[in-house]
Amino acid sequence: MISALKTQIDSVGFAIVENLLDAPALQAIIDDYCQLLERLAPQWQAQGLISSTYQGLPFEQRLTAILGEAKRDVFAYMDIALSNETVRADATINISRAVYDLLRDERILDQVEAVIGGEILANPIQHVRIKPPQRKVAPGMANLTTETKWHQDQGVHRPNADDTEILTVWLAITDATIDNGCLQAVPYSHLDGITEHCPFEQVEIPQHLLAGEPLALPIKAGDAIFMHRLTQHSSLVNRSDSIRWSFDLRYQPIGAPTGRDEFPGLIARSRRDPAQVQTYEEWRDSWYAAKAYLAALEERPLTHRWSAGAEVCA
Ligand SMILES: O=C(O)CCC(=O)C(=O)O
Repeated sequence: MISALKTQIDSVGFAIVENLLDAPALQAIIDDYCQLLERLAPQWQAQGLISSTYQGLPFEQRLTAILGEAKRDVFAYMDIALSNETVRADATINISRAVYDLLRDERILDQVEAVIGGEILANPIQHVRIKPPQRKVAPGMANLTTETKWHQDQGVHRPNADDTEILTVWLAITDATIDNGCLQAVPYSHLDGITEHCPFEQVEIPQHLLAGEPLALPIKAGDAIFMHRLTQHSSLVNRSDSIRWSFDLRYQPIGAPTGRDEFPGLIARSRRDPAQVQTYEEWRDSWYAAKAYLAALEERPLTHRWSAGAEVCA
């Protein structure tokens, strides 16, 4: 039987699921990131990237102060996937048990199963986005902490995964509002197939190729937006005084190409063979192995298919 969630995603291109995660689940992630910053800030200070560890400030103000003065893209150390570009041998990402638990949260997987079935791989194109107030972000800071330009998720992976049913789950850790930079999407845009993208500073769809009027999608902490891989979407600038925090997770059937095959997925649920679900240690070590492999590469193959010379990009 086709679920109501799948019907809505197939029809409109996205669906909001309210109250997907409860307060304890959100707090587990918040605590994990507080501890991470506690570990990272002294390292960044020792490397001369920040002048102070800002110890004693609440997480939100501490991160905002750090991102406002950091001399390098330190946010990458908080992400949950490696960079799409050069991977440094000393790169670290947040492959913590709390992130693993989030990726395997039963409440998320139950909804995902209702859309793509019970053989579920967490696709490794996954990010945390903690957007500080835009006016406090240092120039040149990674785009994960600022507005995201128009794109389709299928447009930002390699074409070998075009036929993979990759489902995006955009999960709000704080309320996401129009003021603090929520997601926006063009309803029904997934019905038109792939749109051309341009590899500018971000890989983006030129405004004139949008399929219709954008709709802002404010949601509460703990809610999630489930989105089709061809839905045109972007996010607004954070004009508020506090952070906007989300995770964009992706799930797909086990065994199909991920579009970023140098990164490891996580077998999160298998109804057919539950024994193949990966442990925390297996998942963590697979990211270590990917890092070692990527850091040794002379040149990294492009992670998208677009050329800046295309006519639509002029
Ligand atoms: O959270 C954002 O700012 C953008 C997220 C996004 O574009 C995505 O999940 O593909």
